Amino acid sequence: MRSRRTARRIALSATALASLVALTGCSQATLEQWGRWGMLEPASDRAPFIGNLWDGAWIASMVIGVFVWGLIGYVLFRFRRRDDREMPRQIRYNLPLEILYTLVPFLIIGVLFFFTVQSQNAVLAKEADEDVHVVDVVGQKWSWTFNYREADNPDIGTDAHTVGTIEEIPTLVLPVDEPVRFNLESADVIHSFWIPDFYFKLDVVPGLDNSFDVTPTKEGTFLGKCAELCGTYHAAMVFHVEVVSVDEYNAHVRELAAAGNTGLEGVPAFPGSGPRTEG
Ligand SMILES: [Cu+2]
Repeated sequence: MRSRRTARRIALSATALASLVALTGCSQATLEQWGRWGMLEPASDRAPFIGNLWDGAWIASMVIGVFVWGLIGYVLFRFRRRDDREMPRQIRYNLPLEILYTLVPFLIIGVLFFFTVQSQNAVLAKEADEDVHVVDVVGQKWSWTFNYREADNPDIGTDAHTVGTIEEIPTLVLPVDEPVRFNLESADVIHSFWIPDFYFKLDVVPGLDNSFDVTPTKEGTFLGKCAELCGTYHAAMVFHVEVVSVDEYNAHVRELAAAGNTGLEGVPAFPGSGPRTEG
């Protein structure tokens, strides 16, 4: 009698789990994303550092979580109320235990801090100046301007720019497998330059020369966003990112210049930014 009830319970749970997977439409891509703890498929050379940190933080949290849940479960059952006696034996001022309570959190924070600093150094590491394509990014309420500084590039030979507006979402075109340096500057308030698939985000602060290098590793179209609440139309501050072959990238910048978008637009004073026009 009892075993039949158990069997029915197991069958019911299995059906519920199967329906959950089926009804939520878990595709292969979704399942793979679960494997990355929700992260997108990485599309830059800096993504693995952040990805590993993310994985490690989840694993550490799960280990601590399972340990704590285990202790809670143990206490719940071991000391559940049987009569009016107070259980378990009450202790206080237990010095070794207090020291343990103090040291363990410090140890956990220390380990997380160590790996965070290591990952941060890796994602912010700079490539050699002569190897990078330079893109000056200007964040302005509420869109983005992208300046391709390719005047010294023999394959292109000119600077060119794209100015986004709130009506027209700009597209940032990048060459695959080539390092790109982003110089970030703001025309007004603090924005944040974020391409989720690159696992990279950096604040765009007025008067601060924030800069980072990244190599896109996957061709395709991605979405970029402003990740800092910057005002009324913050949500409209999106852009497209197209990662293409080097030839297509060169052609794109030449086309921009040919269409009249030569030079640099609204570029604040980065060293060697060239002529400056206020957008
Ligand atoms: Cu913004």
